[in-house]
Amino acid sequence: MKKRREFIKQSSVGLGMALIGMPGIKLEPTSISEKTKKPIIISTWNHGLPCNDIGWAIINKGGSALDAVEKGVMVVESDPTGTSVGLGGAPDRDGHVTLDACIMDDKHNCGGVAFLENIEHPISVARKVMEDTPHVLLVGEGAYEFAREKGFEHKNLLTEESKKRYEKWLSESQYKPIINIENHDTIGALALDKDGNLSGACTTSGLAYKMHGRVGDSPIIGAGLFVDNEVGAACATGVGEAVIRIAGSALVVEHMRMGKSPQEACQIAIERVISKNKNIKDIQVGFLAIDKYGNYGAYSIHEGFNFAIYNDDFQGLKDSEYFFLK
Ligand code: SD4
Repeated sequence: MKKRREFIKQSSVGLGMALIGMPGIKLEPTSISEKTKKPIIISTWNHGLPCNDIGWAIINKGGSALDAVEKGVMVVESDPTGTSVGLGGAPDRDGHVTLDACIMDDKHNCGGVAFLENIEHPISVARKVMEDTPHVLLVGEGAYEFAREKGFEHKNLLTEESKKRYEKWLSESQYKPIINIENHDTIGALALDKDGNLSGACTTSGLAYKMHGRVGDSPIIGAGLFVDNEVGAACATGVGEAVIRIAGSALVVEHMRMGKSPQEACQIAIERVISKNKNIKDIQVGFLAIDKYGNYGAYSIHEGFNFAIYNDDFQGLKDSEYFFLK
């Protein structure tokens, strides 16, 4: 394992941070695009691309960041080949596909659902919780009944493929999340629209073969997602327990509030995860962040976390900076 100091030499952020300590050199933490707000959508993993295709089209037409993140992640929820979100998501150890999601807008409104079964678009149910109820989080049967009342269809989300994989898993029944493998593929999306407003969404079937009833960070405002329109937005992916433990996404946003760039804030949060968890070699966590100007950052514990960004300058995938070198 290389020490952080060695890694820092190789990262552009690290270079900035190293310079901060040098006499006579003062770097502004958020130095790019301070004056102009630059619309952007950024989202986790490869499936961030189809998410951003939809979200960026919405933003480009002058639509809201809220619509962009919701409609963007819905594409991933409906993709049966994705094994950790919505349809085709891996079940828990008892064979139930249980979903977690949350959404937050530019006015600090937020909504979430957890431990929700048989509904293809938990993110849209989360939006209904936000818009149509006085509550923030509905879970399990109550969330399902609410969804049905709002017109969402009942749908079996366990595909033949995921059933086969589950039956294979049952033969050993070993619970071992593998770093960066399909049990870490939550979609989190953050967007800044042309009006300068921020929103975020996060949706997942959670860790594959988890205990029945287990809820991760993804539906928890402040853990899997946090948005403050005055400051920025952040979301998380990876082992949710480690993210909840440090109030991860809220921590990232609070560091941006104190003047850190999105990149620095993500790095600080990962360092906090590392300092508070013992099993760090075996778990992956990644954070994404954007600030209110459209600057972005990403950082993870281990190599392998990637994300999609669409803004006026670039549209594609990038690899995240990370703490541990191989
Ligand atoms: C969870 N954070 O349920 C989610 C899993 C995840 O990428 O992010 N996978 O803990």
